[in-house]
Amino acid sequence: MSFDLDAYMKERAAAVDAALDRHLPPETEPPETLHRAMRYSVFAGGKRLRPVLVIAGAEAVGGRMEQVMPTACALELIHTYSLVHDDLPSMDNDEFRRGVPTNHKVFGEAMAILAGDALLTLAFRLVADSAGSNGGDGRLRDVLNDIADAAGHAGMVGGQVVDLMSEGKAVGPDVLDYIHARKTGALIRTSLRVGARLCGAAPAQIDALGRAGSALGLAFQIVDDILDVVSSSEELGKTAGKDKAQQKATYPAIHGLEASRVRARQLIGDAQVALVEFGPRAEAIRALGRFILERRA
Ligand code: GRG
Repeated sequence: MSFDLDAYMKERAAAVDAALDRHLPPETEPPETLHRAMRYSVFAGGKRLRPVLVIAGAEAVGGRMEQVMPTACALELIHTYSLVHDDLPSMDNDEFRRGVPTNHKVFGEAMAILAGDALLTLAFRLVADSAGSNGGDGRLRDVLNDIADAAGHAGMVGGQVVDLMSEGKAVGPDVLDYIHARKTGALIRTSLRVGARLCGAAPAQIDALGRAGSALGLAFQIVDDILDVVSSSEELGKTAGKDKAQQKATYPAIHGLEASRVRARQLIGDAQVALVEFGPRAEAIRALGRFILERRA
């Protein structure tokens, strides 16, 4: 019987949503507007890909969802903060995200910035919460380093900076891969690694998941570039065709649509190779790779 990814994702996303609800500050507690702004974007309806990858990484080494749930939530909070900030007028200047008006359109720019800041900060608080159940300070230090590297100047923020600086310029394939690997790939790669790390994975296993995660992360962004060209705003829940309008460096712009599709397929193949040693325990990650390739939103 083939792996039921739909059921797998639904079940884990529902558990993640319940945990996020517990961890986020209540809207009834002051400052209410900040808490409403934080919850608004988190519960606007994302796919929960990153937390599901944290869980799938844990399961690939014999761990359980409960052991990594606070860290899974942390990755979703960091991802959501990045979307809120990316949508700001000073960045991508977007009006729709996850099918609803962007955070700053509802709460104003200052509140959107602060809600993003608060989500990022809460994320690290949640990772620290994972300490008790997961084998000591050394492991936690490695997880914190991994997440900070992926989210900060050497990862997502760095990639976003080079992306912004490249708008309207002729960008070569190496710079494009640099941007994609950091802006989007780093958080996806780290999601897969930290769940396994918290569950006591051996260094070779973490390396293998890192290779798989890098391939999945780049494939994810290539597919995102393709969808921006071929899908409608209704399908995407955000404005389609923006990359071209903003003269962004993308895979279809540099390599063409067909070569982009071929590259995404190759990368998913690379990820499958990196996962061989995990046997049936990595079935969910394999299925998530196929999902990344076939997704329509
Ligand atoms: C502001 C520091 C900072 C970084 C922004 C994430 C990001 C970096 C920019 C977002 C721009 C963008 C659309 C990137 C494409 C890849 C991406 C992260 C898409 C959104 O992720 P999904 O499809 O979204 O997993 P959901 O809503 O399902 O969680």
